[in-house]
Amino acid sequence: MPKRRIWTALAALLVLAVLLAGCGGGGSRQQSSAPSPSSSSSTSSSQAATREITVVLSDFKFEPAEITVKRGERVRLTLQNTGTVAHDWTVRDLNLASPRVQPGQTATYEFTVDRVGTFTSVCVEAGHEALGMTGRLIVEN
Ligand SMILES: [Cu+2]
Repeated sequence: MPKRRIWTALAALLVLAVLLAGCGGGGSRQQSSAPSPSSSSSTSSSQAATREITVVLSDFKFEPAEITVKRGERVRLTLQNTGTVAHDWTVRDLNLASPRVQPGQTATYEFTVDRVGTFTSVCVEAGHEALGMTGRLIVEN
């Protein structure tokens, strides 16, 4: 009779050990899966841009006003607004329009042009083009 009790106790211990092992395994699996998605997305974005150009937006001009890129290449424009009002960088003929950059802020805008030529860039904020906030985008072969 006492032998049976020992077997029941052993069986209970075995169930407990399996449950504890299962909990530990689940915890470590959750930890290892967390960092992988963020690291893969950051590497793909840095490989995408082939030419990086910084344009300073101020009241009311682009610096440099003229930028040159190659046809078909990925361009990453960094737009730094050092002015006192919001600005942007737009090329109407190519349907390029950067985000609106608030004073003191920096924004990035990526694009690719498939047409060779010289195009006019402007700031489309009301009145800025008339105040001379224009430039040129030159696309070479
Ligand atoms: Cu402007």
